[in-house]
Amino acid sequence: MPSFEIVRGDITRFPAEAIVNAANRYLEHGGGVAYAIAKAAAGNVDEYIRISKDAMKKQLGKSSIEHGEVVVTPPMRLEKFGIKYVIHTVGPYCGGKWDEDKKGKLRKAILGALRKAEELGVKTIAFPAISAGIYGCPLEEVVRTFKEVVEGFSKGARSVEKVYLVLYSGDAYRTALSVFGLNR
Ligand code: AR6
Repeated sequence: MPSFEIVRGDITRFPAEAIVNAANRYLEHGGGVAYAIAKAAAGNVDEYIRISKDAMKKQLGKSSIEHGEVVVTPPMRLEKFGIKYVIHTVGPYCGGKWDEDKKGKLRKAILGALRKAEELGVKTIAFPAISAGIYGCPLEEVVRTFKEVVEGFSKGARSVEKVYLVLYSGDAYRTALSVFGLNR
């Protein structure tokens, strides 16, 4: 049964076998953590977008993904941190609002990446706070949803031993901890 841990850090150099990207449906990687991963992995963001779109075509036979569908790309320059795969998933757009529909979409996005990690046979997977940046979903709700999905997934897990939620800023990290009643 995998354990869930909240950490502070930069996911582009986080030593998990798989890292997850908070992508958009077209894997355009225009900003946020997606841009950071593209830049760190390939050096050239346009090149990484091309690689991502190619992978989407090969793996899913189409040019956009739905919530729950994922695309895997190689780590390229991130290999030096022990990263073996980047799993692209798409969360909901919230624009400050939160409801059951958005929560359902986020659950699918998280679960899709966890299932792919199982399929790839990785032991460790690191997520950013999907949808909590440009897509404007409340961070507390995103963190709660992560906790629930990872706990629900635990019974089905054979390979995945550790799931990290990586928060970039100190503020986000403290907010995430407070959801668990922890303070640091
Ligand atoms: N490491 C960990 N977390 C990070 C990093 C990093 N290096 N950089 C940013 N974050 P966002 P979204 C955090 O906006 O809301 C893109 O343009 C960030 O502080 O990256 O799902 C995509 O292409 C925030 O808490 O993703 C989509 O179009 C979290 O990562 C759109 O943004 C997610 O913020 C997706 O928006």
